[in-house]
Amino acid sequence: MPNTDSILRIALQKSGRLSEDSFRLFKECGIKFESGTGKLKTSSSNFPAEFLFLRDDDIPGYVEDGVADIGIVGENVFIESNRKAETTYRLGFSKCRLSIAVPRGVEYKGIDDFQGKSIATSYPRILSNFLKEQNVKADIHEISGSVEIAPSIGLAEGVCDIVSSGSTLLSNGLKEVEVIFRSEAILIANKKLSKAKHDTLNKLLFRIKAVQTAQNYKYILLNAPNDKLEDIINMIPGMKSPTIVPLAMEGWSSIHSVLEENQFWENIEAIRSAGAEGILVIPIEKMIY
Ligand code: PRT
Ligand code: ZN
Repeated sequence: MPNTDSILRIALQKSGRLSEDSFRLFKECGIKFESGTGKLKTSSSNFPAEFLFLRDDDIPGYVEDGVADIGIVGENVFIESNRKAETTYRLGFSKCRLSIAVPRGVEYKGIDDFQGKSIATSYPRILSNFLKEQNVKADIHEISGSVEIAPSIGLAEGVCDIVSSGSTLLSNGLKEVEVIFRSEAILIANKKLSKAKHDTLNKLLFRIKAVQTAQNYKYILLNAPNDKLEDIINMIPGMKSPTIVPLAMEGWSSIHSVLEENQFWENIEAIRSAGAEGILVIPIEKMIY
């Protein structure tokens, strides 16, 4: 049993756009817990953590108040909440943008077009900061959902809402004209975590980083004639240096290395024309430098 002082209370979205990726992240970190059983709270069986399943809007407040020690939430919701917590880690999923949109038929010349006009949004704080920065005085009409219908019912000239693919705007006859904020899922932490909880958080972050680094890299194996080894090694330097294993066939070797996926695609033609054959690219589960 872990020392109860070190148990980290983790707030996750119960069900919604953040849930699946949040749950998967803990699974990939080897942290087991029951989800989807309808319970609002559960403990991990193999890591000092307790999980609370909440609406995303409640997570920043719970973390600020210390009811939860850490939480995963969209940066848009965190900033809009104006709650105080540490942004400890950017998780890279649930990416979206907060954008201003207007009816497709409207000719848009710039943000000044909104002087004296009104914009409907569920993000009044982020929008008002943006408008202030731009010296635009517009009326902000706060509504909690279905923002995109506001122009068609005469509620506002524009909307400011979350956009991902853009298809919701399109199907409501709107066009995106300004991106005011880019968001992704973030891990936030209470500002006054005890030393014991901080140690648990560091263990968790260590695992998250290992998982995320691994996702950007691939293990690569290829065969090459010995006289081409040097050229190829320069293209796939690996973590320290590649492993070279002689093949049973005289004059040939196998090279094993680790490469960033982007770098792989950029170099693949050069690697092949240098004489590499039988190239295998394999996903890596965890990666620790
Ligand atoms: O029930 P609960 O309150 O917990 O969840 P919720 O319904 O408030 O939030 P949820 O699950 O919809 O979103 C959680 C978080 O996911 C958001 O705070 C964002 O950080 C992030 N996210 C990523 C999105 C989207 N993509 C997204 N597309 N949040 C909302 N949308 C909506 C948007 O509001 C609009 O209605 O999807 C529509 C636009 O999508 P496209 O693809 O048509 O452009
Ligand atoms: Zn919500």
